[in-house]
Amino acid sequence: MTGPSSERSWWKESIVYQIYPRSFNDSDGDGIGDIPGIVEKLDYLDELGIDVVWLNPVYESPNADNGYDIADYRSVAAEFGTMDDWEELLAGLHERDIKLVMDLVVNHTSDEHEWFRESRQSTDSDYRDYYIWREGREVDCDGGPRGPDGEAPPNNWESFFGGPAWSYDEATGEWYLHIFDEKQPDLNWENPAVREEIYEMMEWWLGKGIDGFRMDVINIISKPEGLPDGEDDGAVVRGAEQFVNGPRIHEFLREMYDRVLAGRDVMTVGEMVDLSVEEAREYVGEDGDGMSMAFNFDHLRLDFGPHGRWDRGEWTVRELKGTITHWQRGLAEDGWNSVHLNNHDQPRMVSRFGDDGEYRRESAKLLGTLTHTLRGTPYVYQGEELGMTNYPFESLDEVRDVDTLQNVATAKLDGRIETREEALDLVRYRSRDNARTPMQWSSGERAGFTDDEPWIPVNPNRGRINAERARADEDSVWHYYRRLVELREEHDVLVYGDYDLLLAEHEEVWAYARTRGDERALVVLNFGDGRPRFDPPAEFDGEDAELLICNYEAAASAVEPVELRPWEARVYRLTG
Ligand code: TEU
Repeated sequence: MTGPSSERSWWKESIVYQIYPRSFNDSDGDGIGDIPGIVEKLDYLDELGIDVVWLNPVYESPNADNGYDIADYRSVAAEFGTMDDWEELLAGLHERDIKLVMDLVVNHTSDEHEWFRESRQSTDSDYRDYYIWREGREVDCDGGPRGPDGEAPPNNWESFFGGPAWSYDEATGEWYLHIFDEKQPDLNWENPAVREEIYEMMEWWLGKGIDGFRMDVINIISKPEGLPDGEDDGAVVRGAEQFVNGPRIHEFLREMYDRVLAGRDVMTVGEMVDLSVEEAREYVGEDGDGMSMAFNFDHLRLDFGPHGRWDRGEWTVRELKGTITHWQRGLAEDGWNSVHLNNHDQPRMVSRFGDDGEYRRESAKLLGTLTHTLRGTPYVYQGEELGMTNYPFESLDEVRDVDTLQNVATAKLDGRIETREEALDLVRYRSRDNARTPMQWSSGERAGFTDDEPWIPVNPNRGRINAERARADEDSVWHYYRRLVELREEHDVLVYGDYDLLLAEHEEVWAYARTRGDERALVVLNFGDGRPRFDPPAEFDGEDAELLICNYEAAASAVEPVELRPWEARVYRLTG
């Protein structure tokens, strides 16, 4: 439904910039970023050259999970502004030829959504079946949560945020399902009335002129009949193998496509939990569900430990290139990749995959080179273009994120974290809040983000790392990103060219070719602070070439053996 992988479309040629509004720019001094704050920065976005903004949720919400718990789908939260402000944002973006993609969160709502308020009133409520309610069950084993008569939750599924995926509700003496926080009850997609509500809501936003949706955890909306226990201990969370890519998922997404999206030139990107390449093609391939592309997280799991995400393991360059290459090849003929190394749920990429100390600038540029020269649509998360880093948490009091707080508490209970320092080490490495500290606009005490106390602390490195300074410095990560944007506009081969991995076994260098007819580009990335030699494979050695971009002073008129400098990135265009 989306056409072959080589077919042109605007969303393949676009660079998407992700805005987490709470942390972007505060216009009214309440310490919380807002929509007029984004409007103030429209020229900034325009100058960076990005094509699409993906806006994280701005709807009315009690903020148990910063807007991913929506209380009213057709509103703008007062703390972010008004619907008029939002209209002004959309118009301002469109004036600058920038598209707007909104976040669609329909696996769950807030427990304060009126549907859920009604649903929990009584088992006879018209809205009862909008959610997933079950009676508890008798069990003889000890431990775990219990209802008033000692009964256990309806099954053993766990929440992504730690603890059981069920909460007992006294009013009707039943349990409701929540794969995320207890304030995020899962919608019942089996109910056609729920689906109809959602499709109408999507049409309502499209009617306002938006350009697409980013679909939150969209591959978990279909739950299997009988809600069987989870069995696979290796699953991302217990029960996942039951509800990830559930039995009716493709039916639901095709219905959504036919009912809402067909015939509209919009972009959709599905956030997909635990997705394989084969499954991805079923969503985004030519015979798929009509979705433009999907986010997969395989490469962001390489550093998980034996206990999963809230445990730390080691990743290697070979694994990283192996995993990403697997996806590049898997969607080469059918489907399209979205390329991302961080977002609002992940630590900062320069701290995770680069070097946020001595080679921060070089490694941030190298990672940007990677995301802009792979085959797929690049996603830039706010502040990435400045090389913003993780936050040096000194106390759990500085943490705001429900995922971090609950998972750290669970890990302590399980005995996996024993000391305060162990907890803080893990938080500094893994917490979602690393990405959520305020955007650093200037060196001021509050980084130019707000005039008052920000909702989350500002990174103390704001004096060194901020937009004002970056824009005044021709050698900054920011200016390098601008050039990357231009390169992708100028050279189709960087968008549509085939990807071929070179030197697959190399431990430090990631090199690949991009080819489209006669056009050829060669990307060479030194992933570390060593000085490895790059010996071009025979087919490139000595070929005439132009060095399109490099994060060091360099000149070349041919591809030749070279000793690479720490975190050096080079992109050649073959001219012979
Ligand atoms: O995230 C989905 C998801 O799988 C997360 O739980 C992820 O495991 C975690 O954030 C660490 O990466 C989406 C949103 O992006 C996230 O912000 C929401 O909290 C979540 O859905 C629930 O809506």
